[in-house]
Amino acid sequence: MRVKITELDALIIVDMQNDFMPGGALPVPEGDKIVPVLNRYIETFSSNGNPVFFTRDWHPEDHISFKGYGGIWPPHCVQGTKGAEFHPELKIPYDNKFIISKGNSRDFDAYSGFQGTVLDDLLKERGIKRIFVGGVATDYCVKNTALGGLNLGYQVFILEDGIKGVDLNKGDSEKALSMLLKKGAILINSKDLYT
Ligand code: VGL
Ligand code: ZN
Repeated sequence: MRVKITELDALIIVDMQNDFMPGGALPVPEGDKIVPVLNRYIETFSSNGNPVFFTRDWHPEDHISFKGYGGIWPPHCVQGTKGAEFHPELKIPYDNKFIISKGNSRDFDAYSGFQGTVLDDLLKERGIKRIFVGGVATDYCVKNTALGGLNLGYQVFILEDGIKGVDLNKGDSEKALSMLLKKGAILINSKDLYT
């Protein structure tokens, strides 16, 4: 299905941070492989005048999602550390881009970019009706951000060639995708997107 980008559209890039890349604290296998693909999406939206949102996991060092503090994850994306920085090759536009930090208070975790953030307000202020979601991890934060968007009434497109999953349990990513499609999300490939 060919989809034309209109002024109702925003791109949301989820958690493309060093700690989620190979060699990081909580690596998504091949998470770095989607950087060039995402850069092309970013360039397409940005040069067309569409806003681009970057979510980031942004935890205090004693965050409840960490092992030893009640959670299941090794410490990751600690505020201000190298691991919390975006992948160095990710092309963040100068204009019309927004960084959305989540999971930044000690006692709350957020898998969705909408949870405890102003993402919904920023989208609504700009008249955005359709969101295009890519990044990592398909089975955690991409899934929950897309689901958050669906629940808030956005038309949600998932970037088929711009996501990677963890698959702690085999098939988690596929399950997440089929659940999202059942709820109305649409898979889109960069070759089918035009301005
Ligand atoms: C994530 C695990 C813990 C994610 C964040 O961004 O998918 N996963 N925190
Ligand atoms: Zn986290």
